Amino acid sequence: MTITITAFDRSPDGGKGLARDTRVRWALEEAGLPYEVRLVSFGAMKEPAHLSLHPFGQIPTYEEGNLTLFETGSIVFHIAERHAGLLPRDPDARARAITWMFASVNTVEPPILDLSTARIMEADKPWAQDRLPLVKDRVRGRLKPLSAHLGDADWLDGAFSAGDLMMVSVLLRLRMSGLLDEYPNLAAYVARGEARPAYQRAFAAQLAVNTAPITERPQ
Ligand code: GTB
Repeated sequence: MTITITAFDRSPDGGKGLARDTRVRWALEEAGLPYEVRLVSFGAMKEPAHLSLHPFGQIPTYEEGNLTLFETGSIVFHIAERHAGLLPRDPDARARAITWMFASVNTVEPPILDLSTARIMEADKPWAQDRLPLVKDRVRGRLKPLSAHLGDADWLDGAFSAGDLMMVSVLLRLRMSGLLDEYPNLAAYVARGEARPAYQRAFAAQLAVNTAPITERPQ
């Protein structure tokens, strides 16, 4: 069955891989699944056709036959559950990998998103410079225990899993802030994720969309 995802027709990051379709592309590449991409503009995301796929008018979405999904955590879990390579077979290890998926989006990502909001959306506010150190400290409050848990291991719980895929994707957004470099084992962890051939293919695919002339965009 054909899998179709949606992505920005032009990502605000110009192809740095920070838009969330990259993590879905990565999961599909890890699972060895071919997929198609429908590119959408910011305007089209708020139109009824896209809202029927995603109630909040965002990307990415995932279509497979009669099934439509949104939320990257759910999409990656769906892929990981049905295809080898992203979740361990052992039930306890599998449950722990799923726990890391939740931790990435529910515990680690929120302060990172808050940092992006503080740096970009609130930069012109009179209180922005006072608030920024507080927001950065909240991010450190997540990175420090994560770094302690990872220690000198390659991945969060044994072999690479969807938990790592999600966590690396979340942490990637910190690179420009310099915060990741305060925790060398986390910086190396993210670099390990990025070095995976499946990530490289996913990154290249989204970059091609964002760097091609409008008339020649690949999907
Ligand atoms: N919780 C949802 C999920 O995980 O799927 C969040 C989805 C989401 O935030 N989608 C964003 C979106 O559609 C794109 S990824 N935004 C448009 C809107 O809400 O109207 C977020 C994103 C966008 C751009 C960059 N960037 O350029 O650096 C980084 C991340």
